[in-house]
Amino acid sequence: MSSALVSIICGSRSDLATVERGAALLTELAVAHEMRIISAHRAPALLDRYVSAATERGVRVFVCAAGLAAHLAGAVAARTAWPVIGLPMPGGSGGVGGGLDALLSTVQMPPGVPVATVGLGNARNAALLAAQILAISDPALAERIRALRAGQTRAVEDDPLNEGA
Ligand code: RP5
Repeated sequence: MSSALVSIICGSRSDLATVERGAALLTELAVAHEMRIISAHRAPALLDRYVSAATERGVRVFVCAAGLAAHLAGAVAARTAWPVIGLPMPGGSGGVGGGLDALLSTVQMPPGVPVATVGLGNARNAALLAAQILAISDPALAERIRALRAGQTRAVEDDPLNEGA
């Protein structure tokens, strides 16, 4: 695969199963991507090195999945001027409000350092948003996204319960 344009970072291996659904969508859309597991709290020096190296290599959008205190997306956004998409995770023992802790922690960034935050565990939306950002300067990718969206529309229209509607 060519050099990754999207980096998906998980705060823990326990986030992986959910996050892989986003990676699968990027594969479907033929968007070059890579995945890492780097906790902002347990491995801050590695995160620091990785964000610089990935940006150097050509990564242009970061998707960051984390639960609980969920500082990963913010920590990445502090280290790059490329878009960062936060994917708050609902899991984690000791979590509050079924993931409300992670959602608020991810979305409530201080002015000047934005994180585009998707819904709890919604890895497909995070991946799709990353692809849409790249599609601004990639007409072929924009066409693949339009086809995907058209497929979603057809699936609703063709639902047997909607016959005759
Ligand atoms: C966060 O805490 C991770 O992103 C994960 O969602 C949660 C629990 O992590 P583990 O204790 O399973 O490693 O840092």
